[in-house]
Amino acid sequence: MELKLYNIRIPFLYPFTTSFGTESERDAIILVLNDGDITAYSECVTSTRPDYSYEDNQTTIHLIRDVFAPMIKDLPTPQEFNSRARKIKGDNMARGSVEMLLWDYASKAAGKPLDRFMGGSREYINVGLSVGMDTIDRMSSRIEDALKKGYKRIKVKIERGREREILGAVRDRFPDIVLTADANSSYTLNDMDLLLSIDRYDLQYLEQPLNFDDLIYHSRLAKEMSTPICLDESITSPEKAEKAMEIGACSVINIKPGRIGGLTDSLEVARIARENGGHVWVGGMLETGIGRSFNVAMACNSNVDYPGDTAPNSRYFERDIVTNPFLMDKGKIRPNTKPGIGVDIDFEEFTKRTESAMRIF
Ligand code: OSB
Ligand code: MG
Repeated sequence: MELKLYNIRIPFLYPFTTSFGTESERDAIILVLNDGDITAYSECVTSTRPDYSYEDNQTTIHLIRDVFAPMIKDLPTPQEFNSRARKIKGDNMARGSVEMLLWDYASKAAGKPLDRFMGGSREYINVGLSVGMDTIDRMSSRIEDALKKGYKRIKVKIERGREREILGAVRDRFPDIVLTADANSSYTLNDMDLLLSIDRYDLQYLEQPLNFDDLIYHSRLAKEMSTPICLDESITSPEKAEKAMEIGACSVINIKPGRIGGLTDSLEVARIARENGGHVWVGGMLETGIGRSFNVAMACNSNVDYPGDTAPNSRYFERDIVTNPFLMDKGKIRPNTKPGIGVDIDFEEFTKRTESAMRIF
């Protein structure tokens, strides 16, 4: 049996700008587990720098090699792994990548596609697009192109000070589309006037306006704004989801299995949100075809009711590291039908894009 960790870099078709910075390539950590019969894969959602959360690729390498990999030598189920890993505080992204590796392994061993193995029932998922900040002209033409392709909602990135420029121009040009905005923690409660000005753009929700781990101030803001609040960064566990719903910090949750520490806890977060009358969708972290397939499988769960950021591979890369990318038809993607995550690796491209590789056991 062998566990290998690869660092893979693939350039994006175009740079992606959020309030915390611009990314022009996917700098991915990929795990490959081989036991002779089955090869399982996963991807960690961290990137080069700790600007979305406090984890990054270097902390991930340490945690996987020294902390989590030693827990999986006997190939536990994802649930067994979770109970062993509970002692470790935080580090959701590193933990989640190992947990998802075990989900791919377990569903391949069971001969079932991951979405079905997880109890999902959807035949297809509804897809939205996340549009990075850029000039208004470029953002508008991206949105126009996306609407032609059938995307079911448009999310624009905003930041403190650019909200009226971006949302005003997009709403003028596209008055009737389902529109959302993601601030990635760019505001504080001192910006209440700016935040209240966002109410006029008729957004389906405003994503993560305040600090990355905050619940209390979001709950205060949610009482002032008419726009529903969606939390992304702040929801890192089922316990956080319970607390957020209890105090009204949000009514929508963006589930990223990587951020929540894997699929078991993501299923739980989705259930909690829906039981409390909230809405749920599956986000993304600009993953390669490997990481993307876990998000698509999660989005097949019946508790997911809003379109996700689960765009087809072709939105990100000219050539991905898989040979069977997800294809979108009229804003819908069908999950893979082969066992596990169901992706076929493009070994030529995988090798070409590999910066480094390390054998962990
Ligand atoms: O906040 O949802 C986010 C990308 C990188 C980091 C954070 C976020 C995003 C996205 C893009 O919005 C979603 C995607 O298309 O994968
Ligand atoms: Mg977000």
